[in-house]
Amino acid sequence: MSTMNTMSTLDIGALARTLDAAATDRRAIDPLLPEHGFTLDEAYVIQHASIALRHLRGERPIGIKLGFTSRAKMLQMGVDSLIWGLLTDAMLYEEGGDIDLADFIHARAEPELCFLTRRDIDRPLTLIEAASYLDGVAPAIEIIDSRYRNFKFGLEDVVADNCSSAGLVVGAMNRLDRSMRNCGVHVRINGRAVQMGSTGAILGDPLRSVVHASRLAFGAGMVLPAGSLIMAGAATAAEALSPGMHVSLEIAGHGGVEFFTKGAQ
Ligand code: OOG
Ligand code: MG
Repeated sequence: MSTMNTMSTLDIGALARTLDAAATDRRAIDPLLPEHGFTLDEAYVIQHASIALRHLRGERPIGIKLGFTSRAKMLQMGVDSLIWGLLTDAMLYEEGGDIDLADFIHARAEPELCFLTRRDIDRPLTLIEAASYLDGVAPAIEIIDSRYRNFKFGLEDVVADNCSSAGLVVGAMNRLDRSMRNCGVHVRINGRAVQMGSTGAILGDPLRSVVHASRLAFGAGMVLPAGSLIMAGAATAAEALSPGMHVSLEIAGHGGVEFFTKGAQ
């Protein structure tokens, strides 16, 4: 245990293991920043180290997600910078299936669009180029599950925690021949509309998330291989989940996606 963090080197590996253990044990922890004091760049190093632990256990990378691409999310969480995290195959849940909330600490669901890439993305793309790097777009629900108590964190802590990534449910992929810029978004729980918005809430145009993803991956020295998923970020605030829910998302012109929650939380 260090008492002189400013003078000692930051133990990236230990912080990555703490976050990984909180996720696998489904046990909330206190934010790490106050005690350990790290920069935003170091937070991304912790994030990558914690995902490396998942890869060591056999999980495969499947793409990346963006966070805080809408004002609704920034306001809900009190963080106002765009962030990104890494997705693995263990986070994929079957569309229309059951999700056991015992796998999470305090899961929330939020409406997104998910892109599927067609070519390797190995450099920053412009908005005009972005579409030609994609194979399709699907409505998707992200399940976030902060490892921090009460879902309370600042920018560095949420980045270290892989941006609360925990699950995703992706609907059928559509071709990119339809407008994405102002489509109605409806999240329903047990048939009742609980969140409504527009895809335009995501960076004014969700395709911009691909531009940001290309810049961020390039900046991190990472190539996003063809066949990767890019989660654009939520269009509305997230909804807390509890057992016995039917959660559905409808995005006008893009179709829908749904799942059922079970288990004790
Ligand atoms: C952080 C993740 C934000 C989004 O879509 O904006 C995010 C959180 O809200 O816990 O995934
Ligand atoms: Mg999200």
